[in-house]
Amino acid sequence: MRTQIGIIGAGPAGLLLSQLLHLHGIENVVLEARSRQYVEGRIRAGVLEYDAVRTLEEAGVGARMNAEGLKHFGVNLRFRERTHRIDFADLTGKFVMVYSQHDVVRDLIAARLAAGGTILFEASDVRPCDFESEHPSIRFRHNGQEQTLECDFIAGCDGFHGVCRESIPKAELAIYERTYPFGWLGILADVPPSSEELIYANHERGFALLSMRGRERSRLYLQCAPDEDPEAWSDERIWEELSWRFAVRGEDWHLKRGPITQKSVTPMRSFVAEPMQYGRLFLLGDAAHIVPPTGAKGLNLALADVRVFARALDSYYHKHDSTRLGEYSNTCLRRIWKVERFSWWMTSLLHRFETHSAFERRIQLAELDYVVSSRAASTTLAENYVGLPLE
Ligand code: RFL
Ligand code: PHB
Repeated sequence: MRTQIGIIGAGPAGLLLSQLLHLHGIENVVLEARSRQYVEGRIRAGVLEYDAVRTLEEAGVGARMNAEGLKHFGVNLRFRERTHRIDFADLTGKFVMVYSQHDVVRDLIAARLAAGGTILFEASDVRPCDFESEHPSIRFRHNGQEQTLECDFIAGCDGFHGVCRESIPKAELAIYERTYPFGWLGILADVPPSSEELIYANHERGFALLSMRGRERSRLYLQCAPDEDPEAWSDERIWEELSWRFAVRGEDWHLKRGPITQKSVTPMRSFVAEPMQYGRLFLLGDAAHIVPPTGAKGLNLALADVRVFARALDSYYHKHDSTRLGEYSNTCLRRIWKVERFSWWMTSLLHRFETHSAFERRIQLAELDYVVSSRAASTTLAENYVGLPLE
């Protein structure tokens, strides 16, 4: 088998890349370890930046997102039992779109298959090979047969636990990493969201976040130990804890409860591997970087890498210019580090740190107070949250 771009991973990065390349007339094949059903059912991110919405529209997969997604023109910060709204429309003129990652994935798979694209699900033992040479290939097993996909370039879109980053010699990559002393217990519940817009709560008992999946389902998170066993949390205990952390004074507000249909714990980490290219192997999305979810940035960052890479390949194939390809890693890393900084800052601002002294706790609350009372500080949060401009 031969193609121009061999893409490993059918997450949002691999699928959007496949779609954009298709629109540029560049052939590609996607190899995915899991089944289509698994990939389409994986509940993860929920917030799309302003320009990510445009990117998906330009990729021809905006119809369902625009019909079913919820435009949010602000978010709420809750601390000391008061709610403060950050008004994106006023501060930036932009919005974010609340639309599930698995719906983005579904829309992209449908578009690729309708256009005759090749996605091989349940490909096992996938190995990027010979990417130091002019003739890279990907070896894998599919339907019980050993196969080789020859290509011009390999796109490593296989997430944090994939094979691509691990295939690059250790001495060639610099790793920058931070793990946080907590995780998030995330739930999905069959109950309409208790707030029209997201609520990020800083509370003595720990952080909590109220989000949603459409108008009928709530997505909620609470700060927990990084190795917390979700089974130790009964539904009753989860709702009790969330009620404590979202407690508010002087407002007619309460947390609506309903049946919990999913529960899981996510560890929190910041991670960057540099550079994002080795020979003819390029890393995109979570394969190269991770942010803690507090800024809602992981998916958006993956989509931004894809834009840069697709544009570079367009120049390479259609203008015979490899400059953009050579600059791919540096171009992406400039944005990535700003987003790493924002995600780290939101995490530091909103969580409870066991190691904090009473002094540091006061400083954290003072910073929150500053963020919501200074137009300059609110704008800083807002412009990062809706997404920094694309290059
Ligand atoms: P993905 O989505 O992990 O996709 C990688 C794909 O590669 C496949 N794969 C392989 N295929 C073939 N061979 C192999 N050896 C393979 N190894 C792996 C995998 O099966 C998978 O299909 O990476 P990608 O495409 O880079 O996308 C990144 C995003 O998924 C991720 O950054 C976000 O989900 C992060 N994130 C959030 N991001 C946001 O922008 N906004 C949010 O609100 C947000 N909330 C979240 C999040 C992530 C979370 N979790 C569970 C990690 C909330 C949570 C709880
Ligand atoms: C989500 O809806 O899953 C979500 C929203 C905002 C975040 C993280 C996750 O910061």
